[in-house]
Amino acid sequence: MKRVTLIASVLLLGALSVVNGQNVWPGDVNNNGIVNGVDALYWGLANGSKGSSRTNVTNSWQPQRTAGNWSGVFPDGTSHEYADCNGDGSVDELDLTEIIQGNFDKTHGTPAADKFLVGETDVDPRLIIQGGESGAGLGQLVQLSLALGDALNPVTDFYGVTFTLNFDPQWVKSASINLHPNTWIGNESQVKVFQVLNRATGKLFVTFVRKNKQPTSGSGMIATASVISEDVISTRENLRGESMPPLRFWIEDIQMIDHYGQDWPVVKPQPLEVPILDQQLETKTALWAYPNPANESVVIAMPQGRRESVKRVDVFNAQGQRMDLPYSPAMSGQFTLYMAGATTGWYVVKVWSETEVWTTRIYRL
Ligand SMILES: [Ca+2]
Ligand SMILES: [Ca+2]
Repeated sequence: MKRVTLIASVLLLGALSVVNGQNVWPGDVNNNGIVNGVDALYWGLANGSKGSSRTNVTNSWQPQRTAGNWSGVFPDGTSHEYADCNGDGSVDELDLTEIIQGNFDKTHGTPAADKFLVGETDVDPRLIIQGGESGAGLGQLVQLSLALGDALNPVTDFYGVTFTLNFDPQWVKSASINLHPNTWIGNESQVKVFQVLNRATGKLFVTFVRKNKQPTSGSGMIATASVISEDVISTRENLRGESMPPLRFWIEDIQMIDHYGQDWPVVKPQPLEVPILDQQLETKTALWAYPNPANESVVIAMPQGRRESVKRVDVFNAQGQRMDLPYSPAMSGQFTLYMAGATTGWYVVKVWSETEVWTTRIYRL
């Protein structure tokens, strides 16, 4: 691996520490203005450190005056006290699982961007995501696996890695990650797995960090990811009898550190595409919509033979907010939805008849 000069970054972070003053924001361990997976990495570096406890301890998202008198420091000079998120004088798992988890994604001031070094192919270790070759049935579990480093470019002095697993929230119902049972990065007593799922934006924030101040070296499997696809998917593809778009996964914002807290570049994997098996589509996505993608209006109909008068229509945007969109008088299980007042993106349409509720997704161009 290549050594990377971090003097500029260290100077920048040092300057920020001064600007932010002597306050701990509970969860922002590297004191850069945002709580994210990098703070979980830094937590691992400081785990076990002890110092003075703070007065007026609270977990709430507000600045807490430092107690000082902590001997441990991160490479950029920030005190290990910032990893004592709950202010009890000790850095332990509660600081991670309660405070970093609870204040995840919160910001103060103007956050300074975390460093995500992009590796050079065939020079630096790569992160690999694979699996799902046999496809995903609707509503069913798909297992993915992740590896870090390979025989040609293994990882030396590994201490932790953080990254974001991205996916289309329209297609994925849930996602979680576990340590691979025989991974080289350590067992569950040596490695902390930290993850936060943001279902609305399609992001699983992941950190694997050792917690014993000892590095390890190796390559290969590190984790398995469990993903469940949505059980109701309706798009223009299946309405036209064409194949469904695949479930797509991609990884961003990778930071890997050694036991000194130094960053090492990692090669980002190519996006992974998992085909959706469509054997269940016929019975589960029978609501008809045309055209889809839609411009200003779209005709929506219940399937032939099951058309009843429409009792209610609800439209939700990708953030789950209910939209007030007009629709034509709903006769015989068919109506026109007017989308002039909707911006570009995905919408979920729910239609109530006397006896059933139908759902479909429409893309507004
Ligand atoms: Ca931070
Ligand atoms: Ca603590």
